[in-house]
Amino acid sequence: MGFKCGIIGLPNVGKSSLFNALVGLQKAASENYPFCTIEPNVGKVPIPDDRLIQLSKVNNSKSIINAQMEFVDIAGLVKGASKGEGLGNKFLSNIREVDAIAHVVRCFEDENVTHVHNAIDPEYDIEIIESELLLSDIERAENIIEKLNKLIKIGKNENKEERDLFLKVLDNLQSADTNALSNYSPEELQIINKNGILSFKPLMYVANLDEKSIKSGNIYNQKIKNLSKIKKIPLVNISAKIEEELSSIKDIKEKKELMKSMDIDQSGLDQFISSGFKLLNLVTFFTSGEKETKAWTLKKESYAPDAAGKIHTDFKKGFIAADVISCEKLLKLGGEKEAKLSGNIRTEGKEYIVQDGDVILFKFNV
Ligand SMILES: Nc1nc2c(ncn2[C@@H]2O[C@H](COP(=O)(O)OP(=O)(O)O)[C@@H](O)[C@H]2O)c(=O)[nH]1
Ligand SMILES: [Mg+2]
Repeated sequence: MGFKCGIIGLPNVGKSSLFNALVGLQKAASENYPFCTIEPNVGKVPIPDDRLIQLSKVNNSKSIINAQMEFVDIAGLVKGASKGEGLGNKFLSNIREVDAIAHVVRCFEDENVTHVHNAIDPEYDIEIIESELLLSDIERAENIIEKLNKLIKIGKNENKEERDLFLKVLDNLQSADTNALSNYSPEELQIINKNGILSFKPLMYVANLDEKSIKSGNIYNQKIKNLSKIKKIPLVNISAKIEEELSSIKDIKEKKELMKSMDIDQSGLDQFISSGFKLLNLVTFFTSGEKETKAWTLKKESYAPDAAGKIHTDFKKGFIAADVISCEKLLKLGGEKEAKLSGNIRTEGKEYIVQDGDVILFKFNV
């Protein structure tokens, strides 16, 4: 199961600046993650979650451990990428490996930073990238259908269902109808994604604004806002350059002063991470005690033993039951002891589907 979000876009839009800001965060949190290594273009970052802090307070936990997800800085795509232009094939194949896509769009003016098409035009930029993904997908879908047809021809009729699925996919791609996502079942989407169709991956737009416009917005991000409404694609505003600069400052006081002088907060990065996490269609559950309060992530609709298995494979093998309470309720009651005393902790079995925000204590046999 993946937790990877790829950062894509045209060259010089701020992808690496945003990525460096994330890596800065990761470095700041590295004490918590002694085994976390990062490749040059892959960064693991903690997912911000207020519930962790609140839970740790009521349960007097000594430490807090956030869930994590990976971001990948994918090199810039250019017009013609689907035909191999500018190492397009390599970069497109990097995108096939991620579970969700953050598309960074340039919304800042700076005459020192060249724009590949010499003008800042978010709608056109988005169209370029999306049509390259689409063109590459059409070719891929055609190849898949051809392969499956060959198998069907020699009597392997079990491939018919998948062939028909990809005929439908091809039709949607050719009419650029990526809104057709809702026409597919989760199982079908899984097959489509496994086959590397990019246009059907969960997507968000990231408007990269200069620091002066981050609060008020500007004409460029307004255009993306309209587009995001029409296409029902989430949008996050960010100032990548500022976030990058801020994340390199270790001294907290100095950082706060700089932020104050620029009249900004650093919530853009948190919002970016949270939105990326939402795209992955996961739920968060917690384990919480005096030692630590920890967030774990799990695919939606997963059963309690799968959640146990996240912690340790033995927990899954020897699963007996799960003591469960929602985080919200636990906070209201004032802590684990109070929840127990008032009989508010439920015991759930193997068939229980874990809900977002569940606080769980597993019982198991080893
Ligand atoms: N003025 C300004 N420059 C930016 C901003 N974001 C990125 N840049 C600059 O644009 C250039 C390209 O940024 P980079 O992150 O490398 O873009 P990438 O090619 O998409 O990875 C660098 O010189 C950045 O400092 C911004 O918000 N404002
Ligand atoms: Mg870059």
